[in-house]
Amino acid sequence: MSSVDYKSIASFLHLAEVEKREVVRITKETPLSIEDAYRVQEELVALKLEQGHRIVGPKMGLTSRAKMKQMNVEEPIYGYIFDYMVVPDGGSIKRQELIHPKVEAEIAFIMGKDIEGPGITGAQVLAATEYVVPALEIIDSRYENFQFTLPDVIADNASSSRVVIGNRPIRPDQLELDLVGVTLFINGEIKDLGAGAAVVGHPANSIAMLANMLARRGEKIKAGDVILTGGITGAAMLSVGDTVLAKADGLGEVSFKVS
Ligand code: 0L1
Ligand code: MG
Repeated sequence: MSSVDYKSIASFLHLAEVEKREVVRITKETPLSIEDAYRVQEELVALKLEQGHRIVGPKMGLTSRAKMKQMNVEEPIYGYIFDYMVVPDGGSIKRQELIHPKVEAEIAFIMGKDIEGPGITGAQVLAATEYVVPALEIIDSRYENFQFTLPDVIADNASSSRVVIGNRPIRPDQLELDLVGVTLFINGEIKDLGAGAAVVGHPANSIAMLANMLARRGEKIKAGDVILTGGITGAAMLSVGDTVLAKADGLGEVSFKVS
């Protein structure tokens, strides 16, 4: 049995987020297995719920081949987006509320039905999806220099920090989501671009993997969940004064400013 104190690590990471302070990564002093890391994440989620925050939905991270190779993993990771993280489309994020934020462009799914693994496929996910929208995720690792091992980032709720969700929902059968081109602009200049297929072949596959991963912990995806499927573009650093825009073919645009 592990002797890791999940609750105190979760409190440490929660305080770092609240105090907008980068901290030494956990595994520098305390070895964590992947299982330990998800146990810490569960405590962190419980802490946020106790404080009155509400879960908007799970998110998937490390879904691109490049990020998986960089972290030497074969499976993405997940975390949770909370209500206090949601910024309205066209709104602002406050740089001083964050540590060292980066932004990546994604496609978000709004679920119409529960999905419970194991054995879920992308086709089943699409059948259970009400709408898809473009999204901008702001990740803000609580660790020094945005550097971590896989268990560290899982424990840190997959670097979740802020999210801007597009406000023009589209039915998923209106598009071939793997072929949707997404361009990330900062201050009017193209920062990066990619296609939906960058997310484990198809963004619906990412949610199928999520359902199957959650099933190992006796959990499921719920109707009404808004789920970030993973970065289509790379993550770009943000500075005060930046205007950030993502355009997704057939899905429209989503934007925010950094104040
Ligand atoms: O949403 C993401 O893909 C981020 C997952 C965590 C890795 C990172 O912070 O870059
Ligand atoms: Mg992301």
